[in-house]
Amino acid sequence: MGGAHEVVDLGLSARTAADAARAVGCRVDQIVKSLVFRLRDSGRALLVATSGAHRVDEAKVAALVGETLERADADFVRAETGFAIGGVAPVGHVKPILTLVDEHLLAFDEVWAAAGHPNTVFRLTPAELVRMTAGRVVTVA
Ligand code: 5CA
Repeated sequence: MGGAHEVVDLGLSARTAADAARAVGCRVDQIVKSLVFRLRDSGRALLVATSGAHRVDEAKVAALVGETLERADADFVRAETGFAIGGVAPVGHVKPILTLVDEHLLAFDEVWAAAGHPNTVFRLTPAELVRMTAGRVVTVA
């Protein structure tokens, strides 16, 4: 990610969006939750970059991608992204991953995402998030 996106070590474990918002001092809506699902038919991974304020509506997202979603377990998340749950970044995965971006994140000038570890985050603009993930902006909640 180079110098443009500095990784901030929070000095504490922020495994949830609420923890991260408190540590950063931003709104919980501005936290990017990088949620991984498994597509039931193809077995492929799907990353939904979700506002910390939102719960993914799995039926809605399934309709968008044309496949039923399953919750990914920790091993699947690790295998598909290289990260452990609680620190999954929206970028920098071990292999390409189909990505959707919650349109609510585009309401903010800046958002914060995990940087690969529960203690770390980085700040970026929603436009950068969309570009860096090649994500499709959709209604997920
Ligand atoms: N570091 C924080 C803020 S950026 C973070 O990574 N938050 S998160 O929302 O992206 O990651 C936590 C999410 O992991 C939870 O919302 C939950 O959806 C998911 N999760 C937690 N435990 C499990 C589990 N056992 N199996 C699958 N998913 C889980």
